[in-house]
Amino acid sequence: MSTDTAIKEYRNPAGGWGSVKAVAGILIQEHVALHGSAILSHQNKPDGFACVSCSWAKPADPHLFEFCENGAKATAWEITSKHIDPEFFARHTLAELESWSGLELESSGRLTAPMRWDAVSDRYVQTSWDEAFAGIAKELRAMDLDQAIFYASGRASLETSYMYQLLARMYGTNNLPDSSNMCHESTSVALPKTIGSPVGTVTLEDFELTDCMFFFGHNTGTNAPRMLHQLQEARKRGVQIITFNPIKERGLVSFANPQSPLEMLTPGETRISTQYHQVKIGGDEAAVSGLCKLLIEWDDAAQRDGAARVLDAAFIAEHTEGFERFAAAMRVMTWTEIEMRSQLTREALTAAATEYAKARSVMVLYGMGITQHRNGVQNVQMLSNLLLLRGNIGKPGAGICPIRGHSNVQGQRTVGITEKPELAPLDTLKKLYGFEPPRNKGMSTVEACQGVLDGKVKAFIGLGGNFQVAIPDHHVMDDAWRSLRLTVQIATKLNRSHLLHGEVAYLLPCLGRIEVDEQASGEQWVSVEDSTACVHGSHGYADPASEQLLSEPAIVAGIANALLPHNPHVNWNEWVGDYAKVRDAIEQTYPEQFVDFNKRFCDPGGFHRPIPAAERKWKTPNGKANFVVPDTLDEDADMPSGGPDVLRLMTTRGDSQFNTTVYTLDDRFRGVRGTRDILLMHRDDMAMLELAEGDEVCVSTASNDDVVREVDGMHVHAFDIPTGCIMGYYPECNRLIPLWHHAKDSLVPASKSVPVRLRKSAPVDVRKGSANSRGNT
Ligand SMILES: Nc1nc2c(c(=O)[nH]1)N[C@H]1C(S)=C(S)[C@@H](COP(=O)(O)OP(=O)(O)OC[C@H]3O[C@@H](n4cnc5c(=O)[nH]c(N)nc54)[C@H](O)[C@@H]3O)O[C@H]1N2
Ligand SMILES: Nc1nc2c(c(=O)[nH]1)N[C@H]1C(S)=C(S)[C@@H](COP(=O)(O)OP(=O)(O)OC[C@H]3O[C@@H](n4cnc5c(=O)[nH]c(N)nc54)[C@H](O)[C@@H]3O)O[C@H]1N2
Ligand SMILES: [Mo]
Repeated sequence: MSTDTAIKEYRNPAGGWGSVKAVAGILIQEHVALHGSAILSHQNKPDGFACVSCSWAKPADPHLFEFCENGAKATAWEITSKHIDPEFFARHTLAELESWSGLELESSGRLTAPMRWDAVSDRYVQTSWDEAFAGIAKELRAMDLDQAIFYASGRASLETSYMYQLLARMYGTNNLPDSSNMCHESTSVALPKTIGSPVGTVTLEDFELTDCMFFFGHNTGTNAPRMLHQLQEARKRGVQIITFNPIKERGLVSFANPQSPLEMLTPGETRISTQYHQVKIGGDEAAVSGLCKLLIEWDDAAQRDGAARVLDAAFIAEHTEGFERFAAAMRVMTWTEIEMRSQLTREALTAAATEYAKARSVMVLYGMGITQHRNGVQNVQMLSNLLLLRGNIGKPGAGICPIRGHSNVQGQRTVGITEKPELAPLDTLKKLYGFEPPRNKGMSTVEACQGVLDGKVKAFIGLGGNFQVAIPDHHVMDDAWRSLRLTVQIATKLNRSHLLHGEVAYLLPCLGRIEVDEQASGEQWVSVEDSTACVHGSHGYADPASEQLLSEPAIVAGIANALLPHNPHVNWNEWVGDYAKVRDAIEQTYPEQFVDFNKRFCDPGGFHRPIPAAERKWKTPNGKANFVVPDTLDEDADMPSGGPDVLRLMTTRGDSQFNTTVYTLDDRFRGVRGTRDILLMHRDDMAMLELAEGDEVCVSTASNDDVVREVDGMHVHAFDIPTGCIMGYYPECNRLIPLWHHAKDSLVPASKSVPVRLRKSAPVDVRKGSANSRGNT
């Protein structure tokens, strides 16, 4: 290892002076120090722009600086003064760029001109927008409708997303996978069956009314840092915060508010979690079963003794179905199994269940540690079961809160980006626009990848994102992309997906949300929906990175105009001239969800879409909230669990990245500096495998198929994590995840639970370096 890398326990709170220093650092790195800090003052403000980082809720009465360290990094990254002009591509062939790391590609700066791949020189060469739109249309017209994929990454506005799904459907396909397919799709599949709503029921006001929070599988200090303000306020009111996470994430241990002068000058940090349970990876279903078992058995005893009930019997009787079957399943579950699978003791779970039983209102919050498992859908349903036991849905201070990822990923679904035809208002679209929308099911992320492998897919259009890197199984997938006929990438920054291209390939640069978007009717506003189903307006402040950029709506309209036959009911150019007209169209399509859309979307704090479950209206087939009995607690019945040498790997984010975009190699809160080629594991597992601190290893997937999946050149470090578990970084470890290793029903890749083996790396010639450093992720 080089001498500037180090793993050292981080003892400071999340936030605090470390945050202030990191914000200053990124502004300087991106050469935007002065105008950058002016722009930051508009972030997440009612008259400002919605942060392009996470999707956490934006309050009506924001702080003076309503942004966090990572939001500031995302802003600086977008408004960077570094640019990639056409000469950059004249200097570098794509074969050459393939040897660059993701960090090197993205930090070259903003894309500035529309480009087309030239096969003879293996370079992107400048083209005109008209040629690009005509070229794309020509290719798409020449193929079968279901051979094209229209991917969306989750950042594009409600306006763009609505236009994009309409483009795909008017062309003739429901192949509209989005990043949600790798993220909270387990939520979208689980909750409609249990509470009849695909999204959470909690609002910001509930944080002020709750008595207790159960927090599962989310790294809040890194991935939704602004939420730490709500957690801190709640703690000051004495709210219990009970966390289940294999790793002691700093933000969930303690927090110092960088916006509070007092806390910055004194060691005034707040302890966040009142109980911290280091559950085994994949052990949540067992842990929550333990909680439910305790509550049900305490209630049984209360009924025998004539004491006050522990469960909310009236709620269960009036609002739910399936309780008896569920209770019976929990009663027979053994503590041996619960303790073995969760690696938590009965005493620890009793302490957690005691707080749950005491609290009037409980919220459950969760992230990728729950959804990205083979049992991801069941995991979510167990959380819903837990809440239903005491009527903790649809009352103030209570509810379920899936913490969403991208800043508009939830909103994209709301306005029709989905491969599932039953979730899109096809009849309304037909009526409004006089065309016959496709009714067959489209491809999700995993199905699209399979389609590329099988040769069924011929074209990939990406509205943002870094699909080829975000997906699993790079060993298998990387070459397959080159067999496509057409790839179109609409992007702000260069990434590896743009290098894995088809025979005909376009790279189209767009405006980002922070930039001024000037159209025929003047400067435009757009809208996004946050994790609490609240819709906000957003307005750009920065000068566009180049005069040649088009807005995302203009690019979608450009493709639509070139591709689709004339339709008197859709005037794409009018929409581009005035986005308020797109909002009118959204309101016409979803009249109940977007009442007075144009009037309300810029209200301070935005407006809430109505969520029926939050009002105890259950939009399930039986009209009730349903308990669901888990069919197995075993995640990988079909994979080798045998042998103590098979460990479970979670692939997760560090503190200085946004998904596949890595800002720096540091992960401050986990004490990691200068490297991402590491695996964090328990010292007993290191001893068992005869590994010493810093040893170089090759990690390989313990699967039963014939494909060899491995990553070499990783260094192991002892860490406070349960035995049998390892942590590695996403996307560096994505090649270890088989494409078929995904959640049942939701098809979300099981990125948090990959069975792996480690072996010491073969000695290598030091001058060549290790096989790793993966310039190619
Ligand atoms: N700064 C920043 N913000 C982001 C992102 C980013 O990359 N950077 N990404 C955005 C996106 S798209 C998303 S989806 C979210 C992701 O935000 P998170 O949901 O926090 O995702 P991860 O970083 O993958 O972290 C998963 C957490 O789950 C824990 N975990 C892993 N396995 C298990 C398990 O089996 N059980 C339990 N209980 N816990 C487990 C890990 O220790 C870790 O704390 O953040 C969004 N916000
Ligand atoms: N192993 C493993 N794999 C995972 C995960 C994991 O935890 N572990 N997490 C999964 C999750 S939760 C998600 S959401 C996916 C993320 O998958 P994606 O959403 O596909 O990936 P991102 O890294 O967010 O995409 C970054 C790129 O988006 C482009 N971009 C940025 N801003 C804009 C914009 O305003 N407009 C346009 N058009 N383009 C823009 C830039 O070119 C940038 O390079 O990854 C998934 N993959
Ligand atoms: Mo995500």
